[in-house]
Amino acid sequence: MKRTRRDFLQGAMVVGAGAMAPGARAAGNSAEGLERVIAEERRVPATNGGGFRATVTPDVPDLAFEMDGGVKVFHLVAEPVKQEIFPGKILHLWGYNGSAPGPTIQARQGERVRIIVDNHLPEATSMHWHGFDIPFEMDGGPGLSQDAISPGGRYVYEFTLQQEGTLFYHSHMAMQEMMGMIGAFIMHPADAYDPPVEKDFAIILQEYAALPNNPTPNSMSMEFNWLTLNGKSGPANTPLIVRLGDRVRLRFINLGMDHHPIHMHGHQFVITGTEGGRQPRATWGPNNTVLVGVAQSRNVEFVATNPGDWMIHCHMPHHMMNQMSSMAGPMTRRGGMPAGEGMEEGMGMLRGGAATAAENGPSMGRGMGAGSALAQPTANGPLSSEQDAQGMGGMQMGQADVSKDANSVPGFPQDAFMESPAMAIDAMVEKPETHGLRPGWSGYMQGMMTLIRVLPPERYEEIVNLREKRLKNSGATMPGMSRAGEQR
Ligand SMILES: [Cu+2]
Repeated sequence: MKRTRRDFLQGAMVVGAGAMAPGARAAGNSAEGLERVIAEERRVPATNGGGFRATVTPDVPDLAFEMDGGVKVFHLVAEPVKQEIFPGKILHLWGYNGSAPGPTIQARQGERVRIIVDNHLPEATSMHWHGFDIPFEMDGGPGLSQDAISPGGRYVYEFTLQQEGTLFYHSHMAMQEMMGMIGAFIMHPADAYDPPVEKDFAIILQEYAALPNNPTPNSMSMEFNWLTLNGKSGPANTPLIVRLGDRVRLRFINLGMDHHPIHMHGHQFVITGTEGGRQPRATWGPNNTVLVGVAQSRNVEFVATNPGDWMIHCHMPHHMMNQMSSMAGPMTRRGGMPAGEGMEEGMGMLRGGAATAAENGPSMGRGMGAGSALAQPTANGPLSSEQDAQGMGGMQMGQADVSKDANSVPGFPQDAFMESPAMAIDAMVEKPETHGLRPGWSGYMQGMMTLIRVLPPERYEEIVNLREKRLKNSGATMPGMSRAGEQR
């Protein structure tokens, strides 16, 4: 496909729109800077004569760089960040340069890179280059190849990229990983991949345990209730926009406590690469679900021949939900533990035992660990007619999509709250990329779930034009959304 001037300009927005840390020199923040950055990219000679197709990380900025002689210099700041993962849901995470996940680094096989890492966290950290073939001193293994970077400290990493593929960087402090400290590091190949793609997206999979009234995730919990793609839970993610007929590459990266089987509707894809690099073509069998294990990345490719607004989502049922926890859930269910046994307990004014003690139960706002086992020993049972008459337990009737005798059906409710049309928040997550979706679409998008919209040319152009208009008019349409991570 021919590169148009529009493609070029949009590419410039993408590659240059790096979020710079306070004090960092902003190579790519001015319009002029953007042009320069993209020009630098294009100048890198490729043996096949072509440049590389820059990867777009929806909802996550790219990290800008400066050239120092032949070295690409990046600057990462490890710091606390406030990440809006859903409209109004702001988590206190730890990330890089104001974002969790951190900004995407893009460079090319054979290039030399220097990454200056500053630690603005309240404790020591260390940066690991996951899967990189680099000298031992650059590995970021704290205590082994270097001292951990103290608060206020700095460590400068420098190495030559020997590989190609979807790699990533992350803190090598285990609990910090669970606070968001990862970012994509795309190593573009010296020789462009064959066949070339028109669209190339990176998606980072993360999970957090954050109770309804606490913005700080519990990194010790093993029960996750907020699942994110690029730091957003459905439907807050920016849909991927592709033109009918485009060849598309999706790069999934997982750094969490769970494996994620990522399923795509509407097309078959082939798995073309891992964190270890490109896979031989002989291995490219058809799939529509790819298991992205912890600490792995997977590249998939397909030709978008089937027009539609297709879901891409983790297929673990609990990963397709927002705010799910065994603490809030029982409020809806007969026999479950109420959210706070009474008003005083719910407010934390306890008369006996510790807050997390068994007798106080897993009241709203308490731990998500062992105590939560009390919350829901069994599935819902049917109400007696007497209980139903008293309005005990069960669900308020009169809601759309709920039958009159719903409370008499064992197991009810399951998705009645979750997937009610009343949950739709189309307007709150509206952006050019959601233009023309069916009304109510957002009510069914939760957790690790986004869309790939395969659009006929005229509809594709319509959205591209809307996006350009928004860029011109300053950018953000949603609190916490930056112009970064724009797609072409
Ligand atoms: Cu999952």
